[in-house]
Amino acid sequence: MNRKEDIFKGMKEALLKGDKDEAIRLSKLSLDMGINPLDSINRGLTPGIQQVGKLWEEGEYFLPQLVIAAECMKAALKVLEPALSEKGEKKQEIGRVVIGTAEGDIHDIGKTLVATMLSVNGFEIIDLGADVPIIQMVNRAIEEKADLICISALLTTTMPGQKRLIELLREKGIRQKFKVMVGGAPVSLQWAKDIEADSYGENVIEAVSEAKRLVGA
Ligand code: B12
Repeated sequence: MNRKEDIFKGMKEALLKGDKDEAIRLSKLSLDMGINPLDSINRGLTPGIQQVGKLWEEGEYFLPQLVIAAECMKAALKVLEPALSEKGEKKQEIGRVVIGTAEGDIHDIGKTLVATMLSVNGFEIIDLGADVPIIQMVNRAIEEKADLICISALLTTTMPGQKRLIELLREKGIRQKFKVMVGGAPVSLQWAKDIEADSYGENVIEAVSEAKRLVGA
């Protein structure tokens, strides 16, 4: 196994152990080694947090371990994110995005990652955070004259918020003014089609390419 793989493995283990210092140390080391921060996120941190989620689901881990792992991931992302922005040359604004996690849902790691990568790729981002009332997302999109509304949901119970957002736009007669992109671990392409969203992204890479396609960039 090469050193790059060791770093990714170490990141995953740091999250599983809830070792924040190690997650930070390895993130710094990865940058010193010239490893692309997106690779560290996709191949080290994300598999780590997913494994924690799986162990929690299986009853091996308890909620505090989930919380600590999330804190580790956030701390590591804090180290890596500035380097993500450096990688992308500042381009001309190609579109304005209102983004948030659906009402009732406090998961914000994936949503924030998507927001960061869209920003790096030339989008202006209005990040409303997590647990955002659907009406607030719609109102901000109107105020900000957004091109795109991105709504994340990590819980099956908050996915209907994505559907509600589209219904609300329709009720207000402004559905065609905004493109709507949905995402989050339980969300699928089929769900996006069912609720008549304009697009779905499984991960940050897809989120960026789909957002560009939607604004014709
Ligand atoms: C970390 C975590 C937490 C942290 C969240 C910390 C934070 N600030 O975000 C904490 C510990 C607080 C937490 C709490 C809870 N959690 Co939780 N959590 C997770 C976990 C392990 C990882 C989520 C994560 O951050 N992944 C890493 C990021 C990078 O990935 P991501 O979010 O999927 O995002 C990527 C893509 O989905 C996509 N994406 C995301 N958003 C968007 C948006 C758009 C527009 C697009 C295009 C793409 C996109 O791009 C991202 C990057 O690639 C998941 C397990 C899992 N497999 O997802 C469970 C999980 C989501 N949680 C779960 C549950 C049940 C809960 C709780 C209800 C537990 C409880 N009993 O209290 C609470 C929720 C409280 C609430 N009201 O929201 C369940 C949900 C089950 C379900 N079917 O609904 C999961 C699946 C765990 C499990 N296996 O059972 N959780």
